[in-house]
Amino acid sequence: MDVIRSNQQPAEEPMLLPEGVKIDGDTGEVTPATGRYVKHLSSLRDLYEDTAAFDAHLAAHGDAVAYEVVEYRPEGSDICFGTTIMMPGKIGREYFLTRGHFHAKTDRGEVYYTQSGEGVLLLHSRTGESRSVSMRPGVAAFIPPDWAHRSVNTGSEKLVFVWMCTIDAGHDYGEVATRGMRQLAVEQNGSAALVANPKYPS
Ligand code: M6P
Ligand code: ZN
Repeated sequence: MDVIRSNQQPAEEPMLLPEGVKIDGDTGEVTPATGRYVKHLSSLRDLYEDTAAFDAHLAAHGDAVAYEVVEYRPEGSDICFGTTIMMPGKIGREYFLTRGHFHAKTDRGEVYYTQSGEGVLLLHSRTGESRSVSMRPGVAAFIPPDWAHRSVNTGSEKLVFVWMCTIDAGHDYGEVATRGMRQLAVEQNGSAALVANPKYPS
């Protein structure tokens, strides 16, 4: 006969507790944060169209931080958020950018809510459509599932935005790293413009 003992019940997950998280819209600091990382320019070389301009920029200005990501990712939660802080600058005609990615889980979207600075969010679908959303304070950009997305700082100050997504969305960098984005954000006659990426495979 089976003996049922109450101390053999599976342990319950600890209950998640509510918390107020302070986000500084100018610096992008998140308090408390659960993690952070920085991306230096040198790790982004292959993303820019003009590698000669890239090498000249690094030789002249050194390997500066291009952007930083600060996270609030509570263990056991289904959602997470954080900030991205992008420095201003250009490589040749192309403004500083993030790597860009699809989500590993193709049914997961994301929201970017710009706090300060100005930029543009470049997006493309797997079926050939391109879109962009202006990033300026007060604008929340809706990123639907299975759209590649890359942020570009087109201003002269830091671009700071809050991102929010499901914790299991994941990053799929492969296709954007290989093919690039369909559009580039470049300076043209003193202002930001979007142009077709001449290297994007047709
Ligand atoms: C946003 C979020 C992060 C992402 C970051 C940088 O903050 O989408 O998940 O990591 O941008 O973008 P990437 O990872 O493409 O360099
Ligand atoms: Zn994303």
